Amino acid sequence: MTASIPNPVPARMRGLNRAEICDVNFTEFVRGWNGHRDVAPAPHEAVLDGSALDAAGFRELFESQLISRHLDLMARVLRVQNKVFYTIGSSGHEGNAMVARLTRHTDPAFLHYRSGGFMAERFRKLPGMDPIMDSALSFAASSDDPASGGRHKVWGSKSLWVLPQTSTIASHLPKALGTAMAIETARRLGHPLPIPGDSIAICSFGDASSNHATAQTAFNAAAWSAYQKLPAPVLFVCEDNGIGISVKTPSGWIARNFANRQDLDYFHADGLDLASGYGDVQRAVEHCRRTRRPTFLHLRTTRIMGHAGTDFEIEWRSVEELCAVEATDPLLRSAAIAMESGLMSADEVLALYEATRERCFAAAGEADRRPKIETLEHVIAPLAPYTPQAVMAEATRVDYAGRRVEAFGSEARLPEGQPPRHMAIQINNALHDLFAKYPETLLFGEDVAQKGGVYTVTKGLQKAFGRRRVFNTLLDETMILGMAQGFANLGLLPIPEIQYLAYFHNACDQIRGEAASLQFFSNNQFANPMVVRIAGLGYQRGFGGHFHNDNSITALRDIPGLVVGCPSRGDDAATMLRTLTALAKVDGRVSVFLEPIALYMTKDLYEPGDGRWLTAYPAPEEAMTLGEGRVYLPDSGGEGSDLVIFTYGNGVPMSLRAAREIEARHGWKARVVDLRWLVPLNAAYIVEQAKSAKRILIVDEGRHSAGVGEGVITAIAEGGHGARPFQRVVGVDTYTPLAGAAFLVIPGEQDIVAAADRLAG
Ligand SMILES: Cc1ncc(C[n+]2csc(CCOP(=O)(O)OP(=O)(O)O)c2C)c(N)n1
Ligand SMILES: [Mg+2]
Repeated sequence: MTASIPNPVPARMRGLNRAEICDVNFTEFVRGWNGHRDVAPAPHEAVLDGSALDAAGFRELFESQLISRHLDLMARVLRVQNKVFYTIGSSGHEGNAMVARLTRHTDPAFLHYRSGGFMAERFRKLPGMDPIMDSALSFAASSDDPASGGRHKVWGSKSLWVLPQTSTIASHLPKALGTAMAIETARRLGHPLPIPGDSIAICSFGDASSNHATAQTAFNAAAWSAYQKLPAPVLFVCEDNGIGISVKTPSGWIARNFANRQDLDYFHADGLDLASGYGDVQRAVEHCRRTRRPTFLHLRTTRIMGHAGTDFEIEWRSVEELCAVEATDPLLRSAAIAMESGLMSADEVLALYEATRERCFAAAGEADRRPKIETLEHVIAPLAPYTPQAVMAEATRVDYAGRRVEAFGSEARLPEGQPPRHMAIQINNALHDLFAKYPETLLFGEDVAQKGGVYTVTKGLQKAFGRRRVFNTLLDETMILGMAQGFANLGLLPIPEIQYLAYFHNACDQIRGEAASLQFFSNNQFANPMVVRIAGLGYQRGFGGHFHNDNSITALRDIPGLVVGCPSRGDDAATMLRTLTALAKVDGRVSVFLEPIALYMTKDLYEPGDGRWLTAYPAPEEAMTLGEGRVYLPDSGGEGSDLVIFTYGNGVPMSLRAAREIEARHGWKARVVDLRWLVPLNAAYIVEQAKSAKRILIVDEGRHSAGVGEGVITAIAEGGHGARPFQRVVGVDTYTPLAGAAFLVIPGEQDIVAAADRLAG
């Protein structure tokens, strides 16, 4: 039932401020109820009798709707006074409170930004919580905001299992599905879950968002799981208001697109009408919880008051159309239900309406007086937590000797007792070790299981630790990283693999926008610790072309909070992996372990057969300090200060070879510094190494633009040593061609020698 639209539309309804009009509409609608009624209620929907909702339940839901509405109205008023910093509202979507009522506060929720009703209702689930004050603090960007500490206006609550989401449309669907999968994986592994075993993950989003590739990825993966009878108890709630900012969703599209999808079970509910919608929402929730199957709840909503406070709809829509939309306001319907059913009189409805308004404004006034973030240190405090001593203690902790022996087969087969080996083997050993140490580790990706990965780096892991901990995923990097976040959300320790660096880029946002941002936007209340293994960089001889030799790590360089390590030899790879895992365990951090493919099998350094790039497996009580490089002094002795070469990855063995030739040509003793840690670059360490250098060479196999070399040069210059003679040897800003032509693009040893010649000349 909707209010009627007067024709012609009276002047007061032609106003610019639709929030004011919706506000007045509600009051007039209720006031008009006893005397003149615009529209008679349809008798079959007039009362709660026959609805799954009882009177007490209705009353609370109605109040949650009103709280949500008045938070919106308050935000519009106080935004212009600079007391509130966000006006994307929930008006028209308040029916999502039903989803909150019918689920538990321990069902992890990943919410659409129009979730005011949901939140107000979920707040009821725990005693002593105040949805209005918490929201007001968030609107006011106060550092007391319990969701994000004033960093973002976001729906979030640690105790209510609402994980704060970013504004990026649909980016939360993969991790919501991942969390649903994690509930079941943890249960099957016997890993203690922080929530009940029959929990479901809730994920809401808009109709326009459902078209996004990141959303479709999650629907597909959910169905892919259900098809194989793998449980994926996720409740996708599509809040269909028929529009995305200004673009209308084709009428009927959501039902058409989702009603008949196999293995994504479709339910429809009217989110505009609590009396008729409640039972349908209940059926969807119960279905999801009972069957553990991915469930799609198509919730009818409307959008009133525009996309945000800045959206003056009247400038691009006709007033008649606006009035028609405003007439579908679900609060009018709730008011009608309250009055028709005799639950509340018109005066009581109005009194509740005004009392809620007052509470919202009072909370906003109080929030405005509360502290703001005043210093940069405060802003970044939760961005990249790091407790070095605890991390080192964790990385070197060896209290799992028995499990190690079991993992490697026998005492005699422990890797530290074996002869030196190449990097692929040592990474494989290190992974076995970590799997023995942490029963909560999971390794997954494309081809990682039986085959052991394209380069056999993960060979044997599935056999040793089982199919639940080491498994192949579907071919979808976005989903691999979404799953990782989901597993991490529930306390597992994911080690996802991205098969090639080039294929990280299409899923980059799952790290850039999502995983790496969670600690920041939740004020470090939530974390999704993980170690992402990515094989990459150039110089592969057998397997050519750009996509297997992508040398761009630029996309990773500026991700706030992320750690990127890149080992160039087997022992470093093992100790680095231990540190990254400890960083995840202790500080909740997200990191990338960048594996140079061309060095996986490298055995020799100077001469064929010299075996000088083989390394012994480091004892399990060794780890690598975050940020610390490895220094190679000249073979001929001395500090190597005539020339200092900064490099990483493939550049390390190349530079060592070139250093010999440079010494022969110029008599310079050269020191090679393997940076090892590429993000964040350790500027202090670089400056320390540069201090004693007479000349500096930077060997960066990445790209000319925005490559690591730029950061090294900046660190040196900012450290006051920019006047030293320096040269940079770096890849070209192009895609990598096939076969021998690749070596025209990426730096070679002779380029390093030539750069030294230029320094001499
Ligand atoms: C990836 C991405 N692209 C674009 C935007 C900008 N944007 C914000 S909301 C929105 C429309 C979303 O519409 P819908 O999903 O129907 O949700 P509604 O706002 O209608 O509830 C757009 C395009 C965004 N936030 N993220
Ligand atoms: Mg929409």
